[in-house]
Amino acid sequence: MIPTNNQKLINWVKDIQAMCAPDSVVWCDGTKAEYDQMIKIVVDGKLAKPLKKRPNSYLFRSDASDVARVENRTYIASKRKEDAGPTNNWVDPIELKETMKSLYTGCMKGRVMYVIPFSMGPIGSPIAKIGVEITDSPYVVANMHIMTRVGGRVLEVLGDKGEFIPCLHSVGKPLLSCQDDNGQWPCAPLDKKYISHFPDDRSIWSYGSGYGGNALLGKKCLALRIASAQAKDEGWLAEHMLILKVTNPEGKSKYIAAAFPSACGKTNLAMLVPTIPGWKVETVGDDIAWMKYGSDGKLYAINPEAGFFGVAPGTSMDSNPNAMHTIEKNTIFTNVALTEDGDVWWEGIGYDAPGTLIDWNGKEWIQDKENKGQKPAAHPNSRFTTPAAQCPSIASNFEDPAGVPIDAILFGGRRPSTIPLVHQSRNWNHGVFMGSIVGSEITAAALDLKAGTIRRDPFAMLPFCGYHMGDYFAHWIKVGTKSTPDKQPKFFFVNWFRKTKEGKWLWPGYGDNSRVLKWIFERCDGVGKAVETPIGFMPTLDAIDRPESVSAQDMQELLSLDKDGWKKELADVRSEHYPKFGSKLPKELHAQLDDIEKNL
Ligand code: GTP
Ligand code: SPV
Ligand code: MN
Repeated sequence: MIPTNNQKLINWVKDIQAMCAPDSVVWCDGTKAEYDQMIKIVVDGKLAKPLKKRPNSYLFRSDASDVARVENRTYIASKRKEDAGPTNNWVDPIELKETMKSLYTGCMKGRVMYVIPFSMGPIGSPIAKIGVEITDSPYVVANMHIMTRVGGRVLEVLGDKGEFIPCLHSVGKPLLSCQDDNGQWPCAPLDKKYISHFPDDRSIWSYGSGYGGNALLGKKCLALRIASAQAKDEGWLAEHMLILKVTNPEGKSKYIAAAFPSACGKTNLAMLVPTIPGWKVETVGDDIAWMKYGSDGKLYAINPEAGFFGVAPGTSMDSNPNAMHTIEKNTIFTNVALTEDGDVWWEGIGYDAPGTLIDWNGKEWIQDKENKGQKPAAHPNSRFTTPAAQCPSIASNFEDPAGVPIDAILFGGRRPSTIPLVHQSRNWNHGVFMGSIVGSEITAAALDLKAGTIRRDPFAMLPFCGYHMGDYFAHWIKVGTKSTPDKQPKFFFVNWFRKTKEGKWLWPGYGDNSRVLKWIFERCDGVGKAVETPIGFMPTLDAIDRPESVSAQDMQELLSLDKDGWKKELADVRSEHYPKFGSKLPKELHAQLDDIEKNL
C-alpha cells in the first residue's frame, strides 16, 4: 500500500520504478521492525556480521573501490557552468541525466527498491527539510534510520502538496534471477560511479557507490550541496561544522560551531572531555550546521542529522571516551577489523590487537609490533554509524527546533607548520577571509586524493559547496551585514596539528583542546588576554593554560607568529588560491589580504 497521497511523490516513485525495474517496491516506515528486517537481509546475504560483544551491532566490509567519497566522480550539474564554479566538476545536466538514465535502466533487477521518507532536522521544525531517498541497498536503509529521522511522521508533515528533495540512489549492480550478493559488497566500478547534484531542480542522483556520503544522500548531498545552494537563495547558511556547548565553572554556557575539513577533528572536538577542572562540553552536532538569524539578531544553528558517521581509527577511551561509549550498542561498523571473540578493533583504539584479526579486506591479520610499514587492519576511513541520542555528552537541547545561539565560529585544518594554535579575527570580514584560506593536509576521507599534501579547503566546504565558491564567499560577506557585531559570533582559527621537525605533534590535542576553548570563551566575553598582530588577535603567552606534556619552548612556538611562513602563505593565496575565483572573488577579501600583507 502507498502510504501517501502526495501525487508528486507517487509519480516520481512510479517513474523510477519503471526505469530501474526492481522486483518490488517497499515504502519505509522507520520502525525498529523494519530496521531488524534490513539487518536480517544483509546478515542472511553474508554482507554483515553480528558483533557478539556489542548488542544490536554489525560489521560490514565494503569493496576496495568503495571506501570513501569519490570527489572526481561528484558533480554539480547546474544549468550554467559558471554556477558550479572552478572548484566543482560540472557536466551539462541534460547530458548527465542521459548518461545516468542508461545506467539506471534495469539497474535494480533482482533487488527491492526502498522508498525512504526522511527529515533533516527535527520532524516538523520550520528549519527542517524533507527528502525522499529511493535506494536498492538495505545497508543504506539501516544507516538512514540512524542518521536521519525516517518514517510515517515525515509523510504526515509532507502532506498531499508538500515539497521534498528527491534523492535517487542505486548501488549499480543488478542481480540475475536466483542470484544474491553472496557476501560481496555490491557497487559499480569507479568509472561508473556518479554522485550527481542538480541544484536548479534541487535533486540528487547517485549511482554505483554504497558508501557513506556517496549513498546516505541526506548528509553531504542534501544537507550540504543542495542545502548550500538553497541557503544562498534564502539568506541562511548550510555548513560543514560541528556544534558544541561549552560551560564554564560558573555555569555560564556558550555555543561554538567549527568548520574543519573531513577527518580533521570535528567529531572529536564536539565530544571533548575537558582536561581543565570545572569545564564541561556537550555535543549538539558533529558534522553539519544549518544557521539562520533569529529575530534577536543572533545566529541560531541546528544539527540536521540524528546520528554520527564517525571515523573509527584513532578513536579510543583516551582520545574520545564519549564516542567509545556511544558505539557500545546499536551501531553499524564499516571496514573496521574483527576480533576472534566478535568485537571490533582499529589502529589507535588504545590497545594491541587481541589475537588474530580479520582485517577490513576479510583476510587474517596478525599485528606485527616491529613493522611500522604493516598495512592497517582497519581502513583509514573506516567508520561507525551510531545514534546521537545515545551519546553520553549529547546536549539536552540538541533537537530544539529553534536551534542554539552561536557565539563563536572556528576554522581549522591539519597544518604541520605556519598556522598558530589559535588566533582571532578582527571583525566579520576578516573572519570570512580566514574561512576562505582554510587549508589542510589531505586525509583518507576521499578516495581519489593523495593523502599528506596540503590543499586549500575554504570553510571545509571545497567538496560540499553546491555552487560557485566565489559566490559562496560573497554570500558570507552579505550575511555579515544582516546583524551587528555585538550579537554576531566571533571568528577564530585553530590548529591542533603543528609538528616538530621530527614529525611529532607539538600539541597533545583532544581533551587539551579545552584549554583553547577556554580562551575563546573568555574572548567572547571580552576578557581573554590577547595581543593584536598582523594576522589578528593572538593569546599572550600566559593566556592559555599549558598542559604538563608541553614544554614552555614548544608552547612559545605554538603561540608565536611565524612571519616568514605567513608571508609565504599569503603569497600562495594571492598567486594560486584567489585567482581561481576570478571576478567572483569579493573585493572585501582582497582588501583583507592587502591589509594583512602590508602589516606583515
Ligand atoms: P569527518 O567525519 O570526515 O568530517 O571527520 P571529523 O572532522 O569529524 O574528524 P574526527 O574527529 O573523526 O577525527 C579524524 C581523525 O583525527 C581521527 O583519527 C582523530 O583521532 C584525529 N584527531 C581528532 N582530533 C585530534 C586532535 O586534537 N589532535 C590530533 N593529533 N588528532 C586528532
Ligand atoms: C566527510 O568526509 O566529511 C564525512 C564522511 O563526514 S562522508 O559522510 O562519507 O562524507
Ligand atoms: Mn564530515
